[in-house]
Amino acid sequence: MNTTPGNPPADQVVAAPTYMADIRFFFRPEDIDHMAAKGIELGTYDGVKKNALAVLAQTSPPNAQMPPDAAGKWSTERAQTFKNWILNGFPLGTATAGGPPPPSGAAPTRLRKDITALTDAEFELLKTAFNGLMARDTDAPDSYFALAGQHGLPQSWCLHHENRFNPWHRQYLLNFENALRSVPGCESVTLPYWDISTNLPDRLQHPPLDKYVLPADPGANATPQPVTGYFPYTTKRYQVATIAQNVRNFGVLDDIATSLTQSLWGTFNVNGYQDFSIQAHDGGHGSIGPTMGDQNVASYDPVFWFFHCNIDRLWLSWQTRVGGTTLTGFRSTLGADTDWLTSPFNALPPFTETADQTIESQVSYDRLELPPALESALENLSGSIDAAGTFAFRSANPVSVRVKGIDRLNIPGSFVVTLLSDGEPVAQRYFFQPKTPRKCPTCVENGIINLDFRMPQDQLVDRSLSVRIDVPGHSDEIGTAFPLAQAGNPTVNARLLAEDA
Ligand SMILES: [Cu+2]
Repeated sequence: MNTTPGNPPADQVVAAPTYMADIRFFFRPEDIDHMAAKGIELGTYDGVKKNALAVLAQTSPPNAQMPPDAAGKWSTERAQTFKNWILNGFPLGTATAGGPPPPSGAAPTRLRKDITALTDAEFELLKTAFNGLMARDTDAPDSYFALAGQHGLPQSWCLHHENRFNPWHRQYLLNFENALRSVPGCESVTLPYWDISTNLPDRLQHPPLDKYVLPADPGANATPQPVTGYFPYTTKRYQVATIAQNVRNFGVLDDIATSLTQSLWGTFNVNGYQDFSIQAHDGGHGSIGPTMGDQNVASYDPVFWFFHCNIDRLWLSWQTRVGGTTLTGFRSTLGADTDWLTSPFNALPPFTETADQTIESQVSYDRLELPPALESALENLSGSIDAAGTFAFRSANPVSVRVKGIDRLNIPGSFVVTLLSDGEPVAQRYFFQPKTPRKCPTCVENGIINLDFRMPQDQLVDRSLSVRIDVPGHSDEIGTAFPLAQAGNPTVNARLLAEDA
């Protein structure tokens, strides 16, 4: 694999260019818009591959028609690099962080910090802001009760297990942060994050951040019908050590690490950032407590905001790592389907924004997670490898195991999927949903779901593998087996991950 960063200021011919490392940076936002108006897609891998020969003909010196402006003309070297890419069979490659920086107009003005790094004065102000929201009348649209009720009961607007999961929550956090800043004297407050790779901070274990006593019944005004069982209600968490153990058991840190090494956003047929990001998110919810594990009420626990702030930080980390902090850069990590970014039917209710407006982040963080190397395992957009390439299977690479086709609508609430090897549990993942998923429109739209595991080969080879699904029993403890036949008879698919040879 070549190591040339994308968009080299002085063009050099790249002998073995890839789409993710080189080619995608050749197309400026204005070029992509200009050609999109003519029905030609140059913002995605599929689009550039499909139009590659025409692009080469139109951009090659000395008689290049495109781009129309002199400043945008391709050099001879760049045209040669593009030609090499075609001749080599359009390799997808591994992302690099190249590309132009986000437009300066969108430069982040808010800095979010690790909650343990706040000064005492900053932390006092944060508590003042939370107390202020919690003291507001439950009918006020910017009260803690009303804001939490957008995610959980009664509004249940949150979007999970789909492309807009990260965008929706980014917008939600921003609105919540604006509400915190609307408390008199708190105009400078930003929402800090809890880095889940560390123990639950002491600062989240005292009022007003340790729990919330619901001042009204959140289910009373739920549509299409009221939901009972949540009043009176006080949010509840596990012990700190239990949370840390759960985080390990549910593979949360593994999934975060895997997510950050992905080059692609993910298309649900192949692994990508969002699949593992969503799994890590679900596992985090299930780790923290019975309240955080229940989609109906999770957002009422104050830890929700700090937990989700970290999810947003991880997303921005990944965006930065793959050159996806601009809309153009982000689109280039998608497959063919980019409609969900802008389509009016894909808005982020109840917000006026669409997903494309959340990509260029309005906030920055005091620390991003930027692992040095991206995974070199080959998984192209269609889940197969071009035969023109040379590849290898390495025994050190994990096996990708997917439990596929779980009908979650039949399962009453969040659940745990366990992979067993010779009868012993070797990995678990938690799936987060409301107790009555059939009443949740987003759940119904995405009723059939998959869970992904990355397993060392020696934990699987020459062993008998099986799968178990568990749901919470009486005391909210997960541990009641759920019949696979009632969960849509899921299948197990395992794949060796290939690498460039
Ligand atoms: Cu969440």
